[in-house]
Amino acid sequence: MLNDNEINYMSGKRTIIRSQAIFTAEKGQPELLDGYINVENGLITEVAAGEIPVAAKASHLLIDVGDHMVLPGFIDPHTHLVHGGMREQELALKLAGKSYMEIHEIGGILSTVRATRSLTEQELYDKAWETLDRMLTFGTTTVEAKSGYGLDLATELRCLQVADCLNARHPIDIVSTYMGAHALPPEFAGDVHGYVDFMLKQVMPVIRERGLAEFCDIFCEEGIFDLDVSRRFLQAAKGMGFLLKVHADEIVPLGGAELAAEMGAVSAEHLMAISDYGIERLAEAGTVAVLLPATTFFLMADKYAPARKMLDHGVRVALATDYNPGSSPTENIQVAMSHACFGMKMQPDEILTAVTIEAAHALRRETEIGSLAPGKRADILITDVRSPAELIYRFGVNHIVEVYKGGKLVAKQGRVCYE
Ligand code: IZC
Ligand code: ZN
Repeated sequence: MLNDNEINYMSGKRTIIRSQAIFTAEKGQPELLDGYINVENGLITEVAAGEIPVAAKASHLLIDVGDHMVLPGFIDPHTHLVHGGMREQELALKLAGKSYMEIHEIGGILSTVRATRSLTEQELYDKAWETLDRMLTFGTTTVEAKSGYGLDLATELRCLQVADCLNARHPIDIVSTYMGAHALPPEFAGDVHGYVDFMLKQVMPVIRERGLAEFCDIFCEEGIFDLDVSRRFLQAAKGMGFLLKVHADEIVPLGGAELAAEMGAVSAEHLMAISDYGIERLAEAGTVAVLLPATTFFLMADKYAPARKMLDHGVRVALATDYNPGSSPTENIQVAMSHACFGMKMQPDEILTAVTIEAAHALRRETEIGSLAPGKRADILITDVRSPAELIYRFGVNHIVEVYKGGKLVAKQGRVCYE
């Protein structure tokens, strides 16, 4: 028989987490708060300094983690979650000196499109479920998921439908983005405008009607979708009520960041080749820069996105894995956090902020998640370290000991444990 406390623990009803090192990710709070977090019915009701009030001791399950740092669940605001196959065969090509765009010419995204089209909804669902489980053990409690490996109507809808079902059933929350504008499908070879018309007229109205995606994204890149095509697409998408994201200035400084700012996009993503003017425009427009340094590393590129310059100019900077089979096949957001420090020279506290509250801004979820504050969902991580610096400095291992989603324990010691 479970006692009341154990039942509360399982259901996440009334719990107090006590730690001498709470990273709240809230502005105006000390970097680390010595105090406690009160959780009721899946929400945070109180975050306070000091010892647990005596009255609460009888009514709540108490979890005292000593000096272990506690922080908000990680938010991964850029992933290509649902797809078929992997692309490990590209590694030999990369090692032989082929660039991402050279591989794109002979397979790349389109090889994943073929693999994705060949899978059923159930197969895509099972594969993505495993991916989400791995993400959860590394501390990710919310992800953005882009479609874009179907490109045709049926497969795009299938992938978005899969994300929708996963959102309903898996502990991780999913925010969906339609990214049919990821590559030109073979059936529209040589006809970019025809494909844009197809997306705008035949695919996106169905997605809106079924409520399958909140955001829309485009791979604005030389040799993929140029600036004019991207502008046309984004303008129309905005008119249909989609919030905008842009894969911008990943490889060539095309001006994707400036375009994202001009369109009032919520975020511009990648930005390895952003111009100084692009940085100014993002700051002015309040467009979040979602940086993907694990991708830079995996592409063997020589230049990370200029995160320091962006932060110094007042741009909001978020970090993400870019999980996808082609340019970042990792579910571990802590890898992106390592590269943010050692490759982009971000400070440990900036990095933790970038995977929590700033990532929430990149998904327009900043009032619900991303920090430890009253009213927010109790998505909480218990770590095996005592400070942001220790978490970043001890790289290459999983620092997440327990993951609470909506107040419930869902992963422990690298394994999922939800019901
Ligand atoms: O499958 O290569 N950059 N899209 C834009 C990707 C990378 C994913 C891929
Ligand atoms: Zn991407």
